[in-house]
Amino acid sequence: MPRAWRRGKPPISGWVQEQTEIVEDSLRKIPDTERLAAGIASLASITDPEQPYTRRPFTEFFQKGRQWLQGEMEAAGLKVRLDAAGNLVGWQAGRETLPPLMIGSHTDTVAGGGRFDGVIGIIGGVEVVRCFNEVGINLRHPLEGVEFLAEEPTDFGVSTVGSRGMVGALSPELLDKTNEQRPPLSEALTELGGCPEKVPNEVRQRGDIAAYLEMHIEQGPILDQEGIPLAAVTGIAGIRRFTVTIAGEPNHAGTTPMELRRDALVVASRFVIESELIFRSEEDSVGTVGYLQISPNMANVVPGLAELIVEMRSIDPGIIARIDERLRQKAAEIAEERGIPIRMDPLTDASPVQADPRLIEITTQACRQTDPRALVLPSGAGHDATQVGTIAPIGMIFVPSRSGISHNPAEWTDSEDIALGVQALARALVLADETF
Ligand code: HGY
Ligand code: MN
Ligand code: MN
Repeated sequence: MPRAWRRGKPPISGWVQEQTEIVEDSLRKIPDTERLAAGIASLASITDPEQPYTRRPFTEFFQKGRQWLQGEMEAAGLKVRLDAAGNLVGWQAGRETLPPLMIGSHTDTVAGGGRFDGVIGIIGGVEVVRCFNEVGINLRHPLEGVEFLAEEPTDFGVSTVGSRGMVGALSPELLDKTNEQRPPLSEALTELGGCPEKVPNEVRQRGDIAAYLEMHIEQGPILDQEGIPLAAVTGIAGIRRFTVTIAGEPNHAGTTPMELRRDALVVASRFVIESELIFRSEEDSVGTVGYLQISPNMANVVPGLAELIVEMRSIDPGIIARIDERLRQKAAEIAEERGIPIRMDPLTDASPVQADPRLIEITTQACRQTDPRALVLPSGAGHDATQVGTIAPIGMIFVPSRSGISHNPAEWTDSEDIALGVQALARALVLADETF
């Protein structure tokens, strides 16, 4: 994690101090830690058996996980539906007719992912609703609990599919994305029960969501290193991704002299190494080439085609723009030197998002009432909150990731820490209910 991302200012003013006192006794009883841990274990058991813990979106494992989650949402008192963008949306009325307070996250995983990324946000959110109903906390605002479709990069290259859809950022071009193994994203969405044609009709506008809160694992090392269980989040790094296509020429590996080869993999390798040098030379940012396909991918054929996905992330849009420019320049240099074209096509571009100042204050207060040592941090990982943040005030709460490991089956967060995150989320909702 780059230096300047580590800590924001902890902004606490007097006005949020007293609001939770009335319900403090009830809040202290939230959550039922055993029920919470059992829920997380149940969802973890619904996985691709070949590769725990994997629920890739649009697969049977993902759908089974959702069925289980729908049961939990209903048991918590939520009325559940699937929206046009494929989000599982639960609703509970409030005391007043107001736009809802929304809580959410995702249950899809990367291939070989962990048990907590996304999962604790939605299971924790459902636990809060259930506890509110059990202890008799009835908010002014309706509550909406959302399991967003496909937060992680899909096989179509698009991530945060459902949250994009909800805010009007799932363009026809994105819905048309395909790859060799799969029909377009729009078809996959239809099969799942969504309705691509109706996505524009259901787009939420500014004002439709009073405030959005998401609890998530940090996925980085800071809370674990500091031995502190909670953080309020100041903002979320932007992520820009490109597909990079390098078209060389397949040829016989035994007969083609070295100087006559047009080896796409060699050029791709140069691009990867040079990109890393650029990423390392920039502060407050990270970058990765995490996807590479070559063809024909045979031991005795000079690779003819390479396709990569490169991404760059920063909380500062200017840094993303600069890295983008430097990568393009470097790609042009390598292409020129090797006489093989390198094409960079924009794939997705999620701008950095700042948490709403009131929600930073609310989540900081909620976390500190739960544990006075709570930190205030930015997020290097992307979230559904990034998309929701384009139309609504957002805030997030982090709990620790052991050794900062995530997107890995070894991902771990202690149940006690998740329980603190849920309690902080409950407090934040009560504060937000008074504020928005
Ligand atoms: O890629 C991300 O940052 C997130 O984990 N989906
Ligand atoms: Mn993830
Ligand atoms: Mn996540």
